[in-house]
Amino acid sequence: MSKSSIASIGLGANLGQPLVALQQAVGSLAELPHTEVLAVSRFYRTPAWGQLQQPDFVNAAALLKTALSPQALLKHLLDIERMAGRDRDRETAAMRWGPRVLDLDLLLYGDQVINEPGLRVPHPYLHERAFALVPLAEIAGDQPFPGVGTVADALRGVDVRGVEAIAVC
Ligand code: PH2
Ligand code: MG
Ligand code: MG
Repeated sequence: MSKSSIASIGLGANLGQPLVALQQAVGSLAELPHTEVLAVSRFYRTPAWGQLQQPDFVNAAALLKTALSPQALLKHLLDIERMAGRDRDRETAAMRWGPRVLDLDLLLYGDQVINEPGLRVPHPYLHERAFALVPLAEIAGDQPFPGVGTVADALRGVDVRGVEAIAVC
């Protein structure tokens, strides 16, 4: 694979069957063109962030080696969300931090900083979200986090209470 980069993906769900949705999403990531899944974190049960009156989420992280551009990778993530039944056209502003059948976020892409409509990397809230940083640090603690240092450095800045790995048998 030529010119590939390391991309960090956050996975989340709290509607329907979150564990199944996340497992299927990991399978879909593994089938992306020009992309290899390097690692997948454990799955975590996490208290809802942003909008508190909703079910707990299941969150995880995946580390990819990919020759896809950040923009192309984002398109694939949105396709995978759609396949899981997510319809962004029906999501209002009030649902911004609401419940999801599947949410895939491009958290980091190498050491790149991207500010485009619809694509901000590092993910603008990553540095304050234990539900994203705990799984990500499990597989990618030494990845660069522009503006912060590393993923492990960012993890030290958040309150991780309530973020618990799920025992999967
Ligand atoms: N996603 C949201 C809003 N709140 N809270 C947790 N714990 N995990 C999430 O993935 C999450 C959230 C909307 O994308
Ligand atoms: Mg999200
Ligand atoms: Mg999202």
